This record gives sequence, C-alpha cells and structure tokens, in this order.
Amino acid sequence: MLEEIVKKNYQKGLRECTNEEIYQSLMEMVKGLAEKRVKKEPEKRKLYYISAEFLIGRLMINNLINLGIYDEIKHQLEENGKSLSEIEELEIEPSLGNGGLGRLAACFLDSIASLGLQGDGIGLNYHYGLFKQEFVDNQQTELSNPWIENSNWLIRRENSYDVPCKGFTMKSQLYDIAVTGYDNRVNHLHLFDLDSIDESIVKVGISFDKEDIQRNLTLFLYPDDSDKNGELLRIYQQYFMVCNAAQLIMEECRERGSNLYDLFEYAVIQINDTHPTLIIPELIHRLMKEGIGLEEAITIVSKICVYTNHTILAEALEKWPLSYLKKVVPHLVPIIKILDEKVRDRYKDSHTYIIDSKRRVHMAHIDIHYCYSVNGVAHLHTEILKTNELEAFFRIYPEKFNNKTNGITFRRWLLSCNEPLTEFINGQIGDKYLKDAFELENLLNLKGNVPVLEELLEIKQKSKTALKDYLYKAQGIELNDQSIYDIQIKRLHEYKRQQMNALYIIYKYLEIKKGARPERPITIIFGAKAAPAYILAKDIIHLILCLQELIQNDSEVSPYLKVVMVENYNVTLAEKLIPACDVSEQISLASKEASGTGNMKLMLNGAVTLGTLDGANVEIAQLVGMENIYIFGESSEKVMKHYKKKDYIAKDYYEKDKKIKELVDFIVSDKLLAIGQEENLKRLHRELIEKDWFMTLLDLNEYIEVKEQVFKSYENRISWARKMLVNISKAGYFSSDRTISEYNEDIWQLQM
Ligand code: 26Q
Repeated sequence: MLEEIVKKNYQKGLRECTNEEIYQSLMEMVKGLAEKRVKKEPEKRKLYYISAEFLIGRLMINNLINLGIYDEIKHQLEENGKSLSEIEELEIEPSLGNGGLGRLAACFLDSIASLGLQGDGIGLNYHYGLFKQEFVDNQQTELSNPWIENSNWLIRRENSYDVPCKGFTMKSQLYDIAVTGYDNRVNHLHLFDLDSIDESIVKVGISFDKEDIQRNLTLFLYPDDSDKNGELLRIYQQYFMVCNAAQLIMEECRERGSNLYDLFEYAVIQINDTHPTLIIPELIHRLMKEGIGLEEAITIVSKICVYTNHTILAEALEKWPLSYLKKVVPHLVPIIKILDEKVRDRYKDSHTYIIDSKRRVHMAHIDIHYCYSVNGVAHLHTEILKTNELEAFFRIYPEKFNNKTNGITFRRWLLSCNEPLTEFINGQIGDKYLKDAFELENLLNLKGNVPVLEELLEIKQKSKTALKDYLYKAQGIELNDQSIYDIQIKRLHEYKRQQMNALYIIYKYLEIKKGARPERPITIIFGAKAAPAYILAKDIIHLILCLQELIQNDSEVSPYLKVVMVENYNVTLAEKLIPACDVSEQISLASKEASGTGNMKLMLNGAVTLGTLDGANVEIAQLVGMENIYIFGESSEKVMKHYKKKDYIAKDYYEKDKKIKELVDFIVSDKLLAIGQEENLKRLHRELIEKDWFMTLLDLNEYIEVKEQVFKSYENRISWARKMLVNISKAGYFSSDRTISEYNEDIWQLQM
C-alpha cells in the first residue's frame, strides 16, 4: 500500500524516494487507515475530555504500532534500504502541552481508544504551543515553536462556530487528529483554532500584542500572565475552548438522538483541572437559550460534568476577578452569580463560596459544587484533598470524592521507546501483558536467574549507549556510557526541588576536589523548562548550567562527575532519556507532587527510584517494597504541620549546619560568580536562606546520604538488576488502561 501511495505521489519506487517523501506518504497512508477505522455508527453515550493541554508527542511510530503495521512497514523500508527510525526523526512533535497534566491527557486518549471506549479530546490548536527553550550564556531563552509545517497530522473539518465575547464575535475552525487505539477503535482529538489567527504578529522570540485577541488567541499555550492583559488573554482562550466544546457536544448529541433534556445520557465531560471550568456556565447558558428552565439546566449540567484536580499548590488554583469575567464573557456572569447564590443559600462555610469577599471567582469551587465527581490523581493526593485543601467540600459531598491513580500508556513508554526491553519481556513471558499489564508480574519468577539479570543489564547498557549517540548528534553533548545515569526530568518548579539535586552536585564536586573520588563516574542529567515569568525557576536553571560549565572545565573533577542539562526537554527527548536511566530522581517536597507520571515511565524502563514519599511514589514503594526503592525525607504529615505551624526556618538549618552552609554558600562562591550572573546566583542564594518555601534544606542531608547509598549499591550489579526487574514487574499497576477502566467503571459508564 505504501508503494502505491509513493508511486502515485512521486512516480517512483520506495528505494528511489527521499526520507522526506516516504515520511509524507506514510503519513497519508496512516491518516487514511485511521479514518477507515472510525466507527460509522456511534454509540449513545460519549466521553468528552476537555483539556488546555494535550502533550501528544510524535505520532508516527505510535500510530503504526497501534494500527498493527509497525513490523511490516519497518521490514518493507529495510528491504528498500530505508530506516524507519531515521524517517521518524523528520517528525516535529506538536507542542501542545507543558507537563504532566498534558501528557496524562495524551496517555488517556490512547487508553480510551485502546479499550474501545467512545471518547474524544477537546482542546486548542496553539500554533506555537509551548515555547522552544535555548540556552544562551547559561540562561534559558524562549523562542516560538512552530510545529504546523507542510506535513502534519491535522485534518481540517467543516465545523466552525461563533464565539461571542463582549464587543466582538470570533469564529472558530476545527482541526482533528486521529487517536488510534491499540488493536482497537479510532477516536479523535478535536483542536479548535481561531479562523482569524495571524502568526505575523509575533515579532521577536515569544512577544506579541496581548490585546489583539482576534489575531493572537491560539498562538501560544500559557502566554505570560504576569500582567492583566496576559490574564485576560488566558480567560479568552479558556472561553474560546469551552464555547466551541459546548456547541460541538450539543450538536453531536442531538445527532445521536438527544432532546437536550436528556443530554446527560449522551455525554460525560471530564474537566481536566480548572482550565475548562467555564464549560459549566456556558452549557447552562446554552440550554436556557434552547428553552430549558434555569433549575433544570443546572441539574442537567451537573449530571454531565466531572472534575479532576491535579494540584494543591495555591498559586495554581485559578481565581479570576469577577470584573475580568465581566469584561470577557458578560453573558456568563449572571449565571456564575446564581451558582454562587445557591451555594450561599445552602452552606454556611464561606470557604466554599464561588465568589469570595474580594470578588474573585474560584474556578475549582464551581467544579466541586456542580460536578458529580471530583477526583485526585494518586492515593496520597486524594487523601490530602479530603483532609486538608478541600476538607470543607469533602464534608458537604463525601460521595463525590474519589481517587484515580494516574497511569501511562505502555504503547509509547515501552513498546515504541524501548524496543530491546520490549523484546526481552516478550521473550521471557510472551505478550499477554500488552492487553493485561498485570501479567508483567510473571517476570518476578526470574528474580533468581542470573543470566537473565545479566541480560537485563546489557539491555540497559545498550540504551545508555544509544542515548550517548543521540545526544552527541542532536545537541553535541558528550556522555560517558560507562557512568551511572542519574536523571531528573520534569517541569522546573521549586517544589520539585531541582535545586536540591544541584546542591548534591556541589557536595560531590567538593568531595572530589578533596580527593574522594566515586567508584564509578556519575552523570547527572536534567531536562526542564521554566515558565517564562517564573524568575526563581530560571535562576535554578542558571545555577545548573553554571555547575555544568564549572565541572566540565575542571580536569580534576570532570572524569568522575558530569552535569548535563538537555536543551528543550520534550516528549521526543523523554523517549530517548527514559530507557537509558539508572536512577530516577523523584524528590519533591512530600505533599506537593500530586502524582507524577515520569516516575512510572522510568520504573517501567528499569530505573530505580530515589524519592520522597510523595504522590504516586508512595504507591510505587508499596508495590516494589522498600528494598527496591530509595526513600528519604520528612513525611507529608510532618511537612504539612510545618506549614501550619510556620516553624520551618531555613536560616536555622543554614546557620547551624556547617556542611549545609558550605554547600549553599558555594552558589555565590568566586568560582561560580566567575561563570554566572551575580544577580541570579545571589537571588537564589538569598531565597534558600531567607525563605526556601519548599524546604530544600530540611531534607538535604538525608538526600545526600541516601544518594551515596544508591551509588554504592549500584556496584553490586546483579542485586541492582534484581531491583530493576522488580520495578518493571510491578509497573503493570501504572498502565493507563487500568486508570481508564476505573474512570469508566466509577464515573463515565460508557459502553465497553
Ligand atoms: C494555572 C493558573 C494560571 C496559569 C497556569 C496555571 C496552570 C497551568 C498548568 C496550573 C497547572 C498546570 C499544570 C499542572 C500539572 O501539570 N500538574 C501535574 O499533573 C500531573 C498529572 O496528574 C501530575 O502527575 C503532577 O503531579 C502534577 O504536577
């Protein structure tokens, strides 16, 4: 079939084609095959997963695997002297997400289709998505990240809707991306674009006129919202997303037979964090326009919408000034006020009001009152929501709260990114685990089999060498593949504590300077983007890059220690880094990481976790047992007590512990100041001593101690391989197929 398409397009054979020509033809073929698999007769009930982010990554390999033609195409290309993996490198990954929440949405779409459920994603078609990161003078700089080039996965549709805002109406244009299930159905990701979008208003880097809504609306994901215009733009974006969603959903449900009074039998809407919350008043508004009374409209919508919370960080819980909503969507304001009044009539606790005394609208409160399910994303996270952050709501609606521990799709995070490991597993236990991930536990029978454990070590070695080759080619980075790869890859945030890892690097550097060389060289790898307006996060990147340079140029230290911060960390890079990882850094301040999903991907690929008892790490620890994970740090209960009592004083740790003082002061040492910017380094230094809101110094000593232990135990290679094996065997629980089955059984109730 590929031959035919190539012939039609270029009048020549595969062998004569360039990789670019083959890539284009493969895409055409896959798009055609996928559309053929779309069910012609839709089922009654459908899920709509609305999200500001869908971090889908490259799609070619994933689609070939899910359509069951990966091996066939690979061989066909080989026979013609072509390499699928070289062709894959031509694909630019869509830049439609930022971190965990967006990647989770992508894994979920894969599992929904793979389980044969009828469910589509709805989001925005950001032309430049999240910025592209480049390092200049050891600082992060942001560039626009165009991904919609000549060939892409978007399919232009007929659908276009009016989106009325105060003073003007915008028009949308729908694009779809096919979501192929593994050996199963095909659903869609619906991405709405502004039809009057104008890319030419972006002048330098990522700066543009934030007030020119009718030309800028779908250019960037998370435009800088550190000023009022930035915040207004975010509200416009959110409204544009949900107004289109509401119209699409109502149109589709009517086509499937709904009279709108029974809409809740036809649709369930999963609200991914608070960003799509305006769907609630918007749907009420639209149902009323169709002649349904207010009370009934509220009841219908409350039987359709469900909400997932992904964070307990106060700054991420969206609160918009009512005056901003009046400026953007005045027609929704009366409805929001009514929703608030109903709450006030019923409940005394003012913490649960939608509009607070400062006239700010709490988006999460709309969700909790008017959705029929509220879920957290890991056991610990859900418990913290119930007993702390959302306690007042839990008292009112205990039946709404439930946990759905996150998961990851094994199609991408094992099959597609780690072929050698996949083949190894298939060889040992067959491939039943592809449909039932718990089957991976059969690998436990091999715990005592030394040749098998040795084989596992060889596979890891191969991936480490592959990463070395890739990073050299792609970014000119030189790795020593005989060193330990210690990897921390995630958004840059103080609570994730990349700065603690940096302090370990300083510790190790000073130790080596004193003559205490590690048994084996250590490579500490970071991948992270900092939000453009998040100053401290950028300071932390600066520190890491300065350490990288310092150590690189110090011949006493560089043979034993290397620091690497990869540029523009994204899904594509994650797919190369994860198979190669030995030690997975999951070191957030306990209670702050809702779940984490990188921790699951790394475990599945045979990395051993070094982490705190936070998010899903807790469940990982329970599954693998304490002998197969390295845990340190104060418990979430203790950390939460520190916050309540305000009794964590960073300065005390700094002043009373000579070692801590030495490490922290190194940030502003002559050596680092000679490399980096005084302003950045001094600010970070001051912050760690004066504030340290995420308690880095609290856990620092224990972190260093346990990390040393990790590196020591790495030397017992067979025992380490056994830890790897146990981690892989127990990763089945973290398949997003399990997570999605639970969502469906407990919340969505879609036909299987
Ligand atoms: C809020 C207000 C204003 C501007 C931006 C935001 C904003 C943007 C993005 C708030 C939150 C996000 C993203 C959150 C996120 O990615 N959370 C992660 O979700 C994962 C999936 O559930 C979890 O595994 C991670 O623990 C959690 O951090």
